[in-house]
Amino acid sequence: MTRTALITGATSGIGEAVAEAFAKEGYRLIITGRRAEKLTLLAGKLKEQYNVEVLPLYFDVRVLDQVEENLLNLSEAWKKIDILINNAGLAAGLAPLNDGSMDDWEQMIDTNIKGVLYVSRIVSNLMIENGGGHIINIGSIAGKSVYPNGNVYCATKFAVDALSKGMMMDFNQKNIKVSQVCPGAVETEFSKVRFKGDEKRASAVYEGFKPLTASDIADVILYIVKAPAHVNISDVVILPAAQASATLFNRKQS
Ligand code: NDP
Ligand code: 8X3
Repeated sequence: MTRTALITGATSGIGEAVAEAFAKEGYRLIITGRRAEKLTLLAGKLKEQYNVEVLPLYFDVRVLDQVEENLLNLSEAWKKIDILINNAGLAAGLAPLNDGSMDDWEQMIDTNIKGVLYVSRIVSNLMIENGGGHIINIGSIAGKSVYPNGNVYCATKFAVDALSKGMMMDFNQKNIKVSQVCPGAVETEFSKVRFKGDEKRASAVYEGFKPLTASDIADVILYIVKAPAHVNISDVVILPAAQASATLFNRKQS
């Protein structure tokens, strides 16, 4: 039977690559994001290229009313969600705590923690009604170890780590698998967003080594969802070969 996956933050980077990888495998997709034009284009491309059903939903995961408006009003057919990928997220800024921007903090906390909670509460209840499902949270190496000036971003990803563990316990009796995928450096729009459009600063992050691509992460997620029913790959850290910790890179790879 065709499985349905909801992917948050599908307008770029990891979410977009996961949407494409899942479409290639014939999944029905609900894709979300704020940038309507990009989402509409992606939905059209996936439908045409892979002949799958795609429902684009335009909302901000930080705004509970918008999340509820979109997810509580799904048609009966679209309520049957088998897989949720909590991917929408961002880093904003990289500064010592005493210099941090409170707007950046609010944005990261509201997106990376509260957004995951708002979406997961609704979708987990749909999964319980449907008899089960699989939730995959996109954490980070930044949720496993803290790095200088990463303070609030790291805290939000530590929260995703804790929520992944908590969900696994809360849904243990509900036939819902919970997995977490924690990437190191993946070249997407992530650093452009973190440095607010400063392309030079963003590209310096990946200088001298080969970063992961969004499709490397999509491959791992596909592997996780294809595991046999009795297997849960609960927590995966995936790093570029040149990365040995949150801060240690071999930048001599050219
Ligand atoms: P991108 O910036 O390329 O993609 C982020 C996605 O999140 C976009 O689709 C964006 O859509 C969406 N998003 C951001 N804020 C909101 C919001 N308030 N409401 C709805 N959607 C939102 O970055 P990545 O693909 O790299 O990031 C995806 C996830 O991976 C994030 O959770 C990030 O923390 C995590 N991650 C990234 C790593 C990296 O090195 N790139 C490493 C480890 C983890 P839109 O703007 O259209 O709303
Ligand atoms: C993204 C990876 O190390 O830039 O979560 O925070 S890092």
